[in-house]
Amino acid sequence: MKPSLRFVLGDQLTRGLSSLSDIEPGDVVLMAEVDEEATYVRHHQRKIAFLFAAMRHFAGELEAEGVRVDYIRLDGEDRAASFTQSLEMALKRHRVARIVVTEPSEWRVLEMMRGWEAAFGVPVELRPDDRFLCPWDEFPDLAGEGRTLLMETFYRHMRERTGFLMTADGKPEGGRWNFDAENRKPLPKRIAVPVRPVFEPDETTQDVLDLVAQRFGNHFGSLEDFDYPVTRSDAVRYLAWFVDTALPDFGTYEDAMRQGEPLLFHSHLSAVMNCGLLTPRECCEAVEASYRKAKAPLNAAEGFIRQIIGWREFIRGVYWREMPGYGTRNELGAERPLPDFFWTGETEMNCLAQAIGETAQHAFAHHIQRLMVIGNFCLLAGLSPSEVQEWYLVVYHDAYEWVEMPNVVGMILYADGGVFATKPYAASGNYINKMSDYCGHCRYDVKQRTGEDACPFNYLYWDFMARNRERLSRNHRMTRTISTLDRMDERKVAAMRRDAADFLGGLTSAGGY
Ligand code: FAD
Ligand code: DLZ
Ligand code: SF4
Repeated sequence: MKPSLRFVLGDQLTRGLSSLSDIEPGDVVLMAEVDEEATYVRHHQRKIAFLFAAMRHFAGELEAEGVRVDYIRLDGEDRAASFTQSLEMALKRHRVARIVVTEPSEWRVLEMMRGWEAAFGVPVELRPDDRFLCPWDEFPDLAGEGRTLLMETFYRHMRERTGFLMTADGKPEGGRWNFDAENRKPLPKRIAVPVRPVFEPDETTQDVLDLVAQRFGNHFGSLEDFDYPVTRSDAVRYLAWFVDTALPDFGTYEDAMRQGEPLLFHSHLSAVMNCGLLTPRECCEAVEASYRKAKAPLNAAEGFIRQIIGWREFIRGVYWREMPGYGTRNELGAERPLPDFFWTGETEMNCLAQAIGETAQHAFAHHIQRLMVIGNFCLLAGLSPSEVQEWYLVVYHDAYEWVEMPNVVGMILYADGGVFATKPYAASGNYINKMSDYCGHCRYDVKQRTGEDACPFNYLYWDFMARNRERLSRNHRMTRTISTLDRMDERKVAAMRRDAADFLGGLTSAGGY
């Protein structure tokens, strides 16, 4: 039988991937570093380096196993501009009976793949991506078909389906599905934050860092002190470190923020999971085992597992349910261009300067920074959903459209009109002050609502409510906020709206990085 060509994408670096499961001697695995993927948006330098390093190591491990790998390098003699071109090149080198691929994580690439059979005259076998725990076509049944999809409903089905944190008689461990109420504590002053293991770049990673510096050195962000795990074995070691060290406090301080601490007790597992070095199932298994051995409390284990089998799977389901077209939704008619400080970090708003500065340095910010600082600002300031989406896709090394888009369009901007968020996640400076120490280092006063020194989140919050009053007053979950607005002294509202207009009018936007 003629061999198969198995095309493995950069976010499919899993040995048990469906397209590799029945690999035979003589088959060829194709992997390609391509310009189009690195530049269709100008990804953060660290993100490209992370992914290329992980790809090269994965290819090396397959070769060490005796698998034939055709690896197209961006700095090689034979270069490919796109996935399609790399396939065309590979098909000239190898006579194959079929092309085997695992379904891609993005609509854009699925469209590309759908054209390959006709373009090359070779059968293309598209296999499901069973690293996800919920096949995307089963998602609507599990999430319900009501007007608003509910993560909590979906999550309970997923607990039952996977058996994670379930008792022998089919009940949720601890008698409750959700321990979120215990997971909203600000950080005590004296608590020590765990020190992360460092993964020094080896020769392969150093080559990639040099390549990225040379080819993409003008993209956003820094490559300095690159120390992320880029191999399967380092990722496994890193997961063990997280479970032993940070997990016990993960739940309690999940919503906290602290100046100069980009990670706190978060797992920092999203990037290794999204590119395939670890599977979501094995991460949940490690966390559950720690709980069963009484090393991690239930609020931590449940909180973590909910993020993975709940939020992560749910977000992916929303993406495939709503695509194509989801990215163009703009329910609130937000049109303001992205301010320049998103690229420079130069703003006097300390919380934003910290979160954006850490993003530039690490290609990472934790969830509450993404949601309640940066995301909240994007919502209140009425920034254009397409510009915000592009920014989030560029700057985080865990960002792929399937996960970035619903988080931006649905979770932070309410641009989909409530596919899964029951109301916009809007907050004033008070929330940021309660959950962080940022305000103590800020030139603005979080207690003031108007005037030169007032925290911009405060007047932007009320300006957002006033600007969208009509739309929001139809949402019963906004009734209290809208009636507070209606009861406010008109002069006070007018002053806040003037301050908001001055502030927003003073933002500069040169049009991207
Ligand atoms: P932890 O806090 O340790 O959480 C554990 C895991 O839960 C994460 O690794 C992640 O896999 C999963 N998870 C938690 N929340 C979500 C969520 N809302 N959606 C999907 N998975 C979730 N995550 C990405 O992986 N890629 C993105 O491009 C991305 N973009 C985001 C954009 C916005 C506007 C927001 C609000 C969130 C976004 N997230 C994204 C979700 C979340 O912020 C990151 O997964 C998390 O910060 C990664 O850090 P961690 O691994 O330390 O997470
Ligand atoms: C994000 C990314 C980048 C920057 N470069 C590549 C690449 O050169 N080759 C590759 O196979 N994948 C890359 N990726 C990840 C892809 O964009 C990702 O696999 C698809 O978006 C999935 O649909
Ligand atoms: Fe952010 Fe306002 Fe606090 Fe400054 S005062 S850090 S702008 S919330």
